[in-house]
Amino acid sequence: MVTTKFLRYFAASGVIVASAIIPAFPAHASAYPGANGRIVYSSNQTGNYELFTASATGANVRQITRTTTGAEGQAVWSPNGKKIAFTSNRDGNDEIYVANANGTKAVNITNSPDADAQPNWSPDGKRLVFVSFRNGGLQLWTMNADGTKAANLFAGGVQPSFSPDGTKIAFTNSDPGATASTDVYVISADGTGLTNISNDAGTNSSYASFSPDGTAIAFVSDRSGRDQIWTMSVDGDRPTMITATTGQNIEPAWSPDATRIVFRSTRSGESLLYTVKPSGKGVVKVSRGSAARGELPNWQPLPRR
Ligand SMILES: [Ca+2]
Ligand SMILES: [Ca+2]
Repeated sequence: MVTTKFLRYFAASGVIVASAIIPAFPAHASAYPGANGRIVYSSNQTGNYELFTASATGANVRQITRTTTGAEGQAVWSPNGKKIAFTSNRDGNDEIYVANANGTKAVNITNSPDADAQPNWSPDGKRLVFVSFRNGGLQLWTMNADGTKAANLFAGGVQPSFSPDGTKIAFTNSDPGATASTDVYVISADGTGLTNISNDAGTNSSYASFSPDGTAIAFVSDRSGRDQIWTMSVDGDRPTMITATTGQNIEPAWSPDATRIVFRSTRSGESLLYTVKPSGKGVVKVSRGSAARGELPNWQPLPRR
């Protein structure tokens, strides 16, 4: 799987692709604030990347994939918490799969000879935004949740993430004014209205995750000198650093009830998962044992109780 390369390196930014065929994503009556379910993540603790789920405190770990010839990662919960989409190269090249929450009945929904990765669900659960090489470079695409009706969204970009109302997609792209750095951009789901919201030329921002109420974005920036978790409003105002440790703090994902953010940190020297309040207070270590090596966490939404 090209996970690491995909996450950190990509082609220069492109131009907006005409995308009149992409339907608008209807606003949905999502269960905000939802209840917090399990955390899914990837780990190579068995010697090969697999997906695991655990409670928010790291209890009851379950390994949900077992493919010694394929690497699994980039798992994201469907909006109703009943499915996961993830990336695996078990069929020969990077493809996107949709499976039950316990990992059973995984279906390859991309089946393309080019790399397909980094899926993220529309809030109505009907579409996925993802990254694909199928046009000869890394670009943003959308498709139905069964893989049909793939449509090119933007000629560039990685790490796409839908806003909770389905109208926008945040993603990482190179900054045209400083080609060695990355910024967080937002684009409308119809492909119009590209906006650089991190605007930190010369430093790198990435890994955007919308808060469940859609008012804030958690992201990673190295503008302090090393990778830390930051938050900002959806228009880029009020950037606030919420971690301040050695090592890297990366890959933030909001809890469905908006009270915490799960992320990966190398602060201990190991790559482990933690949660923190959006204020930066109340850090809780999720990974149990140094061999846990969690990566790319995502928090399961459950119907509000
Ligand atoms: Ca595997
Ligand atoms: Ca493929």
